[in-house]
This record gives sequence, structure tokens and C-alpha cells, in this order.
Amino acid sequence: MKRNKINNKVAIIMGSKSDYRVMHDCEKILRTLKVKFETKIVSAHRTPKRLYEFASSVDKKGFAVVVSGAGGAAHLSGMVASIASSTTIIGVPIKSKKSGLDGLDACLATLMMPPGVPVGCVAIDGAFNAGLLAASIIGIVDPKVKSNLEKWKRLQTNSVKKKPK
Ligand code: RP5
Repeated sequence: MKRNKINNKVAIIMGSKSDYRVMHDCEKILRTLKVKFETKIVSAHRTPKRLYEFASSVDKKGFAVVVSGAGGAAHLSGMVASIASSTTIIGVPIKSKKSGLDGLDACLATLMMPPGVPVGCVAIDGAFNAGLLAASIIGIVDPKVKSNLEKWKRLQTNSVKKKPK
């Protein structure tokens, strides 16, 4: 299929509404950097048909990156990576209150992908950094996003005082 447009959007997905308290951080930084995004609940275990439909069309809908957050037995990022054709998947392991494993379960499930099915994994509850990473990927094809990210980093650097008092 010949493409006449550049993929420059981010899809933010999460396994449950309860993950939004973390994934909201990704929305915040993408909004700041003026990156286009859409947010959805897609569950690997509870909505497998929705997962398949989402992941199989993500590339042709113009998404360059999927930021995918899930807790517990977090299969979401890996399943999206297994179905999507070329979109980059950044997984956010979420500390689920129900599992009692402090997010280590989701971290290992997101990280330990077999060769050939890559998922980039940020820290537990690291949705903010996932947004920054997504923006840096979009910045490769979108000069405005690249310059917004550069400016944001300069401001961050300038905000660090030299002395503690
Ligand atoms: C995972 O189970 C979700 O990603 C969430 O982190 C966790 C708990 O989900 P809820 O029971 O709060 O819906 O699938």
C-alpha cells in the first residue's frame, strides 16, 4: 500500500480505567509538546477483539507510537507489538493495588519479550517518560514537535538551581 502521509500521532491505551491515574501523565506531556494523541481502554484479557481491531489498524490510522499501560499480568503491550505491523510500542508497567507485587509483575511481563517482538519498557508508573520518548520519536518526522521537546528540555535544565538553599 502506498502511503501519502506521515504517521505523527500517538495512541495511548490502557488495560483498565483504573490505569488512567498513571497514564494521564502521558497525556499531560504530549499536550505540552503539542503532539496529537488519542486515548482508549483496550484490555488484552477482557476485550481481546477490541485489542485485535486496534492493533491491526494502528499503523494505517497514522499512529507512529503506541504508549501502552497495564498492571498485573500485563500482556497488553506485548500483544499489541505482536499484531501491529511497524508501529513502535512503549510499555508502561503499572503498579496495581490488587496484585501486591508493587508493579514488578507488570514490569517483567512488559520487559521480557521474546526476540522478534520488541516492546520498549519505561519504569513502573513511568507514563511521563513514555510520553517524552514518544515525542522524541514523533520529532524525527515533525520538526515542530522536535523544537517543542528541545525547548521543554532547556526549561527543565534552567529550572535546576545551583544551590539547595
Ligand atoms: C490490568 O489489571 C489493568 O491494566 C489494571 O492495571 C489491573 C487492574 O484492573 P482493574 O481490576 O482495576 O480493572 O489488566
